[in-house]
Amino acid sequence: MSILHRASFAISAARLDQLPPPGAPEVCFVGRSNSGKSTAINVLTNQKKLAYSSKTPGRTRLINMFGLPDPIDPDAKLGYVVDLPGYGYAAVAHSARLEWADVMGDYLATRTSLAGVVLLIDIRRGVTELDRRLADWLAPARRPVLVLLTKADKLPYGQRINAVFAVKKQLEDLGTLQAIPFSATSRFGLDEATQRITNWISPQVVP
Ligand SMILES: Nc1nc2c(ncn2[C@@H]2O[C@H](COP(=O)(O)OP(=O)(O)OP(=O)(O)O)[C@@H](O)[C@H]2O)c(=O)[nH]1
Ligand SMILES: [Mg+2]
Repeated sequence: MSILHRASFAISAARLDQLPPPGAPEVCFVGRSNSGKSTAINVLTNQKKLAYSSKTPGRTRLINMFGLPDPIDPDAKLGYVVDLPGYGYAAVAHSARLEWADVMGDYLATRTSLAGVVLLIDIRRGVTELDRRLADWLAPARRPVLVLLTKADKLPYGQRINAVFAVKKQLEDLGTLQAIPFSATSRFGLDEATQRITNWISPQVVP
C-alpha cells in the first residue's frame, strides 16, 4: 500500500504564517483552477473526498495540508501533501487574485521543506500563460517538478504523446522535469505519479 493512502487532513491556512514551521518533506499540487488538483489528490490518496473536487472552479481557496503518518511513530509525520489554491479563475476579485499569487509565489520560493512540485495542466489546454508565469517563479527554486497532464482520458493516444512533448519543450527551463499523461477516471499515470511523489517524501536508497 502506498504511504499516500494514509493521508489525513492536517491544516488549512490562508496565509503562510499559519502553516506549521517547515519540517517533514512536502509535495505541493499547483495548477490552474479546474485543472484537477483536488481530484488527483483524491485518487493518489485513494480517498474519495480528502481534497474537495468540484465542477465549480475556484473551490479550493486555502492551502490545505494533508499529513502522512510515520509508520514507526504515529504521532510524527513522514511528509505532507499540499493542495494549493488554483490560479486563473476569472470570477475572483482582482485584489484577491493578487493576494493568492503572493501567497503561492512565496510558498514556492521560500518553503524550505518543499521536496517537489506537482504541476497539473489540463492536457487539452496545454501550457497557458499563467502556467508559464508560475514556471518563472518556480525555476529559480530548482525544485523537482512532475507535470501531470490531467484529463488524459479526453484525448486519443497519439495526441497524449504530442502533448507530453509540447509541455516538456515549453517548460524545459525548469530543470528536473517529468511530464506524464494522467487521468483520475481511467487511472493513467497513477502508478508512476505515486512512485515519484512517494520517492520525494521518503527517498528510496537504490544500491
Ligand atoms: N474526465 C476527467 N475529468 C476530470 C479529471 N480530473 C478532474 N476532472 C474534473 O475536472 C473538474 C475540476 O476538478 P478539481 O479536482 O476540482 O480541480 P481543481 O484543480 O482542484 O480546481 P480548484 O480547486 O478550483 O483549483 C471536476 O469536475 C473533475 O471531476 C480526469 O482525470 N478526467
Ligand atoms: Mg481544488
